[in-house]
Amino acid sequence: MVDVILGLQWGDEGKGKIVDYFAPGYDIIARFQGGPNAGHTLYVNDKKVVLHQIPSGIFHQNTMNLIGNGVVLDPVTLKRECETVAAFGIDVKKNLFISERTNIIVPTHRALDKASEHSKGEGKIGSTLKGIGPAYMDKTGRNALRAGDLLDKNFVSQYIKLRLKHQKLLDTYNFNDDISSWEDEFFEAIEFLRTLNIVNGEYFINNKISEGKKVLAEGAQGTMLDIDFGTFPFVTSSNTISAGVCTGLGIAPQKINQVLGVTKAYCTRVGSGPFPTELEDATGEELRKIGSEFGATTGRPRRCGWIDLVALKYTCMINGVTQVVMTKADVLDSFKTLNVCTSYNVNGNETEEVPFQMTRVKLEANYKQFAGWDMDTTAIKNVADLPSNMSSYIDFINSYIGAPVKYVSNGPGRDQIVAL
Ligand code: 2SA
Ligand code: MG
Repeated sequence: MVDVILGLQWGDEGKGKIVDYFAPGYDIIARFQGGPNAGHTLYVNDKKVVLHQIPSGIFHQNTMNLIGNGVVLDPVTLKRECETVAAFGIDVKKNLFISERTNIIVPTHRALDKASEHSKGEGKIGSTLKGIGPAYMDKTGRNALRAGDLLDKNFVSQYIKLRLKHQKLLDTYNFNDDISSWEDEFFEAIEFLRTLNIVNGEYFINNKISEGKKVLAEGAQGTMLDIDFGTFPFVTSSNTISAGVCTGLGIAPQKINQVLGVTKAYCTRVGSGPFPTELEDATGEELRKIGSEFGATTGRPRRCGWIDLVALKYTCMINGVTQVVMTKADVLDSFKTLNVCTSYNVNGNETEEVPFQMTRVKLEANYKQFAGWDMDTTAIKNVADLPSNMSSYIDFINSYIGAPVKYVSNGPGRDQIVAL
């Protein structure tokens, strides 16, 4: 059986910690989409580690970690990450596996990402500049290099062919970054990648499932950044939703059991694009400060706002969420009043549905107000000790979105999580 953990907002919901918390119950942790644009923060022996491409189960001795075919993999970042992980005594050759169908990010993908963003000026997506969009374009454009190609003797000529194609595009952008130094580290990283376990991912995972092994699929980014259902065009280039688990790993839908959706107790977004509940005032600033809301990959300050139940109900629907995990509830500890968004006004009409697009309409959020709990909750271990105002806040969310909040995370530590 396969369970899924994924984000219900615009990413940064705290999925890394939640995957790490549940990892001991699983034999395999698998990434099914995204790439080095992800930033999953974990604390190992009280040291902060940010993983971008390696699944978050890597610090658990007996857990296998699979990078699936739906991922776009940057060998340079991967090599660096493997070195970070090795410093904790982890042998990636033992429990990291990469699907041969995983697409490779090449240096010109990064250059193209930069050039494309630059050309858009004010309308830029605010991408992480990791080459994600161009790499997925080469996948659907049927040009990509894949991990399995590394083992082919024609790899370098395939690479050069692709680079020449990219070079032409870069010329039309009139963009000339010197990528030759990027290429040196790329080929070093390719050598390293050849020494890792490159496997047939779909047989690997299905055979393990047949043997009764338990799989946890680890989502990156969030549902509102999904290429189909997010706030297009301000989205990432992959399917971040539960359906992406099937295509990104090669497993059938009946194999999916629990879908755990992770949401913050409030809301954040990095990069451009619509954000109906954004607070561009002192309250937003306070959320950013208390919640340390800065991008784990790029360090960018995150935009902050109230929880948006219209969007949350939508993302629970799209994913078939069976359980909700609410993270960073403690960040709200000192707020006297809390707002939750219960509907939008779109061009003056009230609706509880996410509209086709949010950018070309006049959109306002309507709120229901709650009294804050106004106490330090970070040491609470049992549901009975949660403040009643927090319980009311959660009960309302449960009934609105139609999926139960089953866990509340009340601090960054591994043990700071309360089961409801
Ligand atoms: P991209 O690079 O093409 O995927 O960017 C497209 C949009 O998707 C957003 N995006 C993200 N949003 C939140 N978290 C992400 N990961 C990092 C993190 C982000 C960081 O975990 O902190 O460190 O800045 C992530 N990755 C992509 C991005 O902001 C664009 O709006
Ligand atoms: Mg993140």
